Order: sequence, then C-alpha cells, then structure tokens
Amino acid sequence: MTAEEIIQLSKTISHALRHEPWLYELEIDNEGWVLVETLLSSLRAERTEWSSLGVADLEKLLTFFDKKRFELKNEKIRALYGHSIPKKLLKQPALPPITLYHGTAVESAASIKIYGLRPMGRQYVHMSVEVETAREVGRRKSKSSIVLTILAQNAYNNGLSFYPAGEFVWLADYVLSNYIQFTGHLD
Ligand code: HQG
Repeated sequence: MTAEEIIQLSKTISHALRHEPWLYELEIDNEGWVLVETLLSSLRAERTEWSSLGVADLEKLLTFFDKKRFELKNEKIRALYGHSIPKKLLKQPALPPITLYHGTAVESAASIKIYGLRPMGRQYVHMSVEVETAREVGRRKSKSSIVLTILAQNAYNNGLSFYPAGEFVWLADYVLSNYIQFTGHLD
C-alpha cells in the first residue's frame, strides 16, 4: 500500500469505528471493540482495491502513523478515542498527568472561558500529553489556534474523571474553565 492508500484506509476505519459502525455492519461492544474479521470483510466489499485486505495490512497501518488511533488485540480492533456513536463507551478513569493540553481555534476561547471544554460532537473532551500535539490538533480548526493548559490533577483532586486513551491522549466528560489556563502557547 502507498502512503496515500494507508491514509485513506485509516480514515475509513476511523469512520467505521468512531462514527457510523452500522454502515459497515459492525457491532461495537461497550469498550469500543469489534471483530477484526467482521471489519475486514466489510472493507473488502467496500472497494475493489481492498478486496484482499488482511490483518497484516491493519498491522502496517498501525505502525505507519505516530498517532496511535487504534488498538488491535485478541482478534478485535477498536478506536482509542474520537467516538461520536450514540452509545457512550466505557472508559477506565485514572490519575492524569499534572497538566494536559488542548489545542483549539482562538475563536472558541471566549465560549470555552464561559462553558469550559465540552465534548461537542464527540463523546469526550480530548486532551494531549504534549504541547506540540495539541498545537497540531488546534491547527486543524483554525489559522489562529491556541493551546490551552488543563490543570488536570487539580481537577482530578476535585472529583473530575480523566480517562487514558492510548499513551498520549486523555479524555474527560467535560473540563470546567477554572481548571483551564488560557495564557501562553498562542500560535
Ligand atoms: C471545541 C483528532 C466552543 C474544542 C484530533 C474543539 C484529536 C468548544 C471542538 C481528536 C467548547 C471540538 C479530537 C466550548 C470545546 N465552546 N468550542 N465550550 N468546548 N470546544 O474535533 O479535540 O486525527 O470534536 O476546542 O487530533 O479538536 O482524528 O475535538 O476545537 O486528537 O485521530 O470544540 O480528533 O484526532 O472538535 O479533536 P473535535 P478535538 P484524529
């Protein structure tokens, strides 16, 4: 597969596992898992180029990106984050790092100051462990982006749950604005 083909495949799998699994006849369990074989047979039927897709192609896809979007285990696969399906997935809460980062459009900052971070179209608010990753997330949204600092442990100590989603992404149900620093890290 060329790089472009891997990106296309990754986007389709993200769509299937995060947003509209029913279009691929997938049944997602409470933790987001589906059978690899069911996903593969659905993808094989989707495009002629994918007619002989196998587990090795998925493994190649997983190592191709720096970002770890999917987890493959015991003949099952799941998206680690990003879901928008109606059934909220179960996540295990854990102690987050002292600070996390969230990149967003400068235009959204005023509303976030008032309402805090909300999941908007997804099930959870997404935060990054590293500033640079958050900066890239913010750049997707606007030409002028900002990286917000989340006082994660402080919020955790006051009862807010955080959930690890892979090594570099953390999720939360919401983050109140008193745990968000808006200064610094302006693009
Ligand atoms: C904003 C991609 C106004 C929030 C990325 C964000 C990430 C508010 C947008 C992952 C708000 C939602 C998730 C409020 C939040 N008022 N705006 N109160 N609260 N927002 O795309 O975090 O490459 O759903 O700041 O890289 O940007 O697909 O979330 O701008 O890791 O694997 O509402 O998706 O990963 O946008 O991105 P999104 P996100 P992949």
